[in-house]
Amino acid sequence: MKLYGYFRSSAAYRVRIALGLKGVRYVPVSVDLVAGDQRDADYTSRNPLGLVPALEDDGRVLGQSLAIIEYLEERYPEPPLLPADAWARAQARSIAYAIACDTHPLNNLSVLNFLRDELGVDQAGRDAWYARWIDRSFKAIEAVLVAGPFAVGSQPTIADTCLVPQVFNARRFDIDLTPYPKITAVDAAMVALPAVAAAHPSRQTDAR
Ligand SMILES: N[C@@H](CCC(=O)N[C@@H](CS)C(=O)NCC(=O)O)C(=O)O
Repeated sequence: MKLYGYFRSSAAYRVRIALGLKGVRYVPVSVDLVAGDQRDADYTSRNPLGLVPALEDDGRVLGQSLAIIEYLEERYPEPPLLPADAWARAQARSIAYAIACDTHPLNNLSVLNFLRDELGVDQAGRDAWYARWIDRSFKAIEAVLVAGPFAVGSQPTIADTCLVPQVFNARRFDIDLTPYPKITAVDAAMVALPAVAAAHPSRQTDAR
């Protein structure tokens, strides 16, 4: 199994966390997003979306981090990242989608570059843009986190695989996280797990 990713890609980071928690061995393949390698024919012939991550398994390639995590969940059910209880399972997906569908796409590299290069938005404007969408979703997620130590209870779920990279990203952009003590507590509980710590961007072979 190969994971095409990039050390700082938060979507790839989600999948690394899932692979780590499930103890699935894989070969990391770095796609340098800053150099634009995601647009090379070599990569787009595998993953036409031209985004990371992509998982290669048995010669087939799958894009989209949440689809990859659900595929891993079905192939490697233990430990589960989707709770057995239907309501808790829906809650976990709801938090994961709040990040993956409503936050990350607004703040990813190509959007920030478009704001800078095509719309002439300066650094302060881009920072305000980034903070706006983080605050909207973190406020909403903070309001629904109840149980702990993880997002929907005593075990990590797909929600936590999405939260940790988004918190990492928010810190990278100097977002004040003090209004979100439950989110930062979940993040702390997650990164204390060795499998999650090993997925950190700084521990990847392409980190710089
Ligand atoms: N919805 C996708 C998002 C993937 C995505 O946006 N990946 C970013 C890195 S986090 C990327 O490849 N960006 C390169 C680009 O925009 O050119 C997923 O969850 O896998």
